[in-house]
Amino acid sequence: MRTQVVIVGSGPSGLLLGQLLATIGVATVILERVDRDHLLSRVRAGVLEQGTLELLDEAGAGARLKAEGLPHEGISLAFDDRLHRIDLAALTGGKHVMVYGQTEVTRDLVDQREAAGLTTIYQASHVEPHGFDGEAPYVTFEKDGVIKRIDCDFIAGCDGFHGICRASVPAGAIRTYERAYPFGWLGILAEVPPADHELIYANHPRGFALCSMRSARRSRYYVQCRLDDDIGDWSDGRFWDELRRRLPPEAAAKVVTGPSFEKSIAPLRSFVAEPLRFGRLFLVGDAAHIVPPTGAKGLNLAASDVRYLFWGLREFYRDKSPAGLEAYSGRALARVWKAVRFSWWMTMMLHRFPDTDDFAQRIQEAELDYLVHSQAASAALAENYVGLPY
Ligand code: FAS
Ligand code: PHB
Repeated sequence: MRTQVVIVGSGPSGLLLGQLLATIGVATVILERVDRDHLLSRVRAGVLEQGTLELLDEAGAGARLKAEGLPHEGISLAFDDRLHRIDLAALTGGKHVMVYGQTEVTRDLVDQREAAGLTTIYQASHVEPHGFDGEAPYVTFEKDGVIKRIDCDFIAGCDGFHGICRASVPAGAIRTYERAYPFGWLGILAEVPPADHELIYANHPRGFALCSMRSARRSRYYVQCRLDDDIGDWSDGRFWDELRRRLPPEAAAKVVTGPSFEKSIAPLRSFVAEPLRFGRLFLVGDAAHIVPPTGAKGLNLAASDVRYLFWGLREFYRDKSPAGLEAYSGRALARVWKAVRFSWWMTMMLHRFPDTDDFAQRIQEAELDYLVHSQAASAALAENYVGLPY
């Protein structure tokens, strides 16, 4: 088998890259480890930057998003029993974010790919990239017990943090940067109306909490939890009680409770691999970097990398120029590190750290007080939250 670009991973990175390449007639094959149902069942991100919306539209997967997505012009920070609204639109000259679940983004992209008759091989095991330091890369994998090979021009490593592509790069050729946080996020989905029409990020002595949503009928909530917490220790009742204790009374009173239909704990980390290009192998999205979800950047950074790699591949195939591919890593990392900084800053400001001392706690309180009373500080948060320029 031969194609132009083998994409490892059918998450948002791989699917979006595949659809954009299809718009310029570049052939791709996606190799995905899990089956289609598992892929479409994942619950992940919920907030899309304007740039991500534009890219999804360019890929032909923006229709349902425009019809069902929820435009949000502000967020609230909650601390000292009060809500403080950050007017994103007013502070950024009218920009906003769109609340639309990653699960739906994935479904829209899968539907687009299938409608175009493009190839995704699900339950591909033992995927392995080869020869990417030369001119003739290829990928081997196992499907139904048979080892297969796909020859290609390029390999896009869109296989997430635990994927094979970054792991296939010689240790001496890659450098990583990492920060692990001493807590996790316990998240639930429930078919109940959201507590507020916008997101609420709460800093409370008992810990962080986030009120988000997927629609006017479906809410997404998170509370900071211990890393050694077991999901079995968190009944719905305990979750609702803890969430309401961490919100200001006016917000807690509006929380509508109900049975959760998804409940999970995710660890938080900051991680960046450098560089992102190794000959004819490119790392994209979570395969290259991880951010704590506090800044709502993970999915948007994946789209950011895809944009730069798509530009590079378009220059290669359309203009016969390698310039864009040579610039990919530097361009993508410049934007990645600013989002890593913002996500780290939001996490440090909004969470309670088990080992914090009195001085650090007072600094966190001063940070919040300055942020909500300074237009310059609020504008800095707003321009990062809606997405920095490309
Ligand atoms: P993904 O991890 O989504 O996709 C990688 C794909 O590659 C997967 O389908 C995987 O099955 C496949 N794969 C892996 N190894 C393979 C192999 N060897 N062979 C073939 N296929 C392989 N971001 C936010 O902005 N907000 C959030 O609230 C948020 N919550 C999150 C919660 C959790 C539990 C996790 C894990 C992430 C969360 N994220 C969040 C980040 C998330 O949205 C990612 O940024 C986004 O999924 C990145 O997309 P991809 O780069 O496509 O990676
Ligand atoms: C979500 O809705 O899942 C969500 C929203 C904002 C975040 C993180 C997660 O910062």
